[in-house]
Amino acid sequence: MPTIQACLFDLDGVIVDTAKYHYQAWRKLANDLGFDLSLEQNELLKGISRMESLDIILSIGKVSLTEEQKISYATEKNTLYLELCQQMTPDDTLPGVRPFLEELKASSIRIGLGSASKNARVILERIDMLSYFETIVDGNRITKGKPDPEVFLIGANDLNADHAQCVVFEDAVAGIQAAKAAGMFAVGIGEASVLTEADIVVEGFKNFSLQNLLNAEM
Ligand code: B16
Ligand code: MG
Repeated sequence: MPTIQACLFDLDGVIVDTAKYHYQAWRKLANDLGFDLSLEQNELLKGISRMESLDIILSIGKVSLTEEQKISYATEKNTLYLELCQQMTPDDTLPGVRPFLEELKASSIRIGLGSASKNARVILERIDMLSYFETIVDGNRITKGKPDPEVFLIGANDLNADHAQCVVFEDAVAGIQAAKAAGMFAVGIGEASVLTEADIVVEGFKNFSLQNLLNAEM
């Protein structure tokens, strides 16, 4: 991969830590249905769409609901999630993200978002990051969730970038699989023991620069 044309970023767990709010809202739903949701179980929901997450939670609690009930619970969860997200400010942007995006901009590398979340725009607005993204591919635009590559393929297409010259930043196993299925370079944000299919894994953007990325690709 000689040059990088575009970088595609997942949102939750990469740009901002919304996982804690998703967890609080899903846990309340589980509690209302008479069971608890552990932090470990919450890990299974990262990068997974809202309705798929609900199905996983219901199978954990061995609860079955009608389609109508599911929609109503998912809507209730999302209302609480958005209420919790109102506490977020630009300071909640994960460390090092802003300087890294500034570096990409200065190097004319195009920037896109590839998230399963239907709330991506609202969240980016809250943390004052919307203007960095030339395209936003979110849960409202995709028909197939990660690990399907659709989200990143649409992003590359929007940015007119070759797949092989795109880099994806992801914190979820399903997201890394989506990036690799799209033929892109995958940077895992988190732990190497979890994100085993990533090309490289870093803790976060705090001590990570464009030069580090270029070195890793060679
Ligand atoms: P929403 P990402 C994902 O975002 C989250 O990781 C996942 O936990 C969540 O269920 C999903 O978005 C849907 O979110 O309910 O806001 O539409 O990591 O792909 O940016
Ligand atoms: Mg994520």
